[in-house]
Amino acid sequence: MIKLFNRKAKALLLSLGIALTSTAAIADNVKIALIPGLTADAFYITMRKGAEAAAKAVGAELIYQGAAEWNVGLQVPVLDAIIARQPDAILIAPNDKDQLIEPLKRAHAAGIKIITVDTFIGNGVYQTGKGDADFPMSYVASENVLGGQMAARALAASIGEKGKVYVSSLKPGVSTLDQREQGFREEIAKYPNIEVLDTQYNDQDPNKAAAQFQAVLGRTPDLAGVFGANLFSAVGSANGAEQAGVAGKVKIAGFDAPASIVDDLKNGTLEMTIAQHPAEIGYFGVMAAYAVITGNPAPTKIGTGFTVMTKDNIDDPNVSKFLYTE
Ligand code: T6T
Repeated sequence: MIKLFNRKAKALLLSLGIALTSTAAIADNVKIALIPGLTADAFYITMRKGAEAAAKAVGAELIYQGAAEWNVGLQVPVLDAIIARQPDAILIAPNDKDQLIEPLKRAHAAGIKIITVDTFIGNGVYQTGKGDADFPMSYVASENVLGGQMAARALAASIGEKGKVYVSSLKPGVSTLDQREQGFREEIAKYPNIEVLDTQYNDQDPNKAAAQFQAVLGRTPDLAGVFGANLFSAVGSANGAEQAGVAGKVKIAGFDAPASIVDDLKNGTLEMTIAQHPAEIGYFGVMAAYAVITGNPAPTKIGTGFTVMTKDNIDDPNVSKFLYTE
């Protein structure tokens, strides 16, 4: 049945380059699923809110289901359960860029439109007619290489452009983290007096990130800085610095913005953090899904913004509004 389309939602779609070309483009009973990287993460909780707002605007049903850990072995059964519910589209943050290709092919073969949000499969370039991972319709995410470059510049400035640093990350094969590290390393290579030590992978466990901080500090007493490349890496490294009594001395540039980050910024444990805009990712992910479900074109790549947070700007409501919600 054809129905009137929310004017605000239509204007937003147009600003994104998504044009609903005919009245036949409006559909009832649209079912869209969102599978986060994991459930217990303020980043995805905030993404879900944006997705729900968009689903409400277009009158679609949003199903939200995920695993409690960042683990391919747990995400794939969630995906299979969602496929069995036959949604029109699945938005998913794949836990691994290679290992989710085959499972997602099953969804694609079942006629479900796939959009990846936050993380990608393959190389994240879709609808090219090339490769076996180009079937998703769109990729909606932050510009993660750029985020890594921004963190590198901030960390370099805070350590006087010299000294030893390392990257605290989730695990190899996660597109977002790999890209942030790539951007960080490319940019930091421009500072000849900065040495980058081995990356520490924490499996999305802040306690592990804290323990790794202390272990690296133990063998590198002149450690100057850390790039905590996502929420658990940043928070865990900050905790590690506090436990070791070097908060503010070893500089930490973080990524992501849970509410707890405010204290870390204000007391100097964290120099800065790069807040992503997960609500935008969820919102535009649903809008892109709605467009393709209704036979309309959507961009194959939608990039969302960042807000850099420091102790000097975190009380500004235009900045703090990008703190994630729980
Ligand atoms: O940094 C986000 C997300 O972008 C990344 O893909 C995985 O980690 C987070 O969810 C934060 O925990």
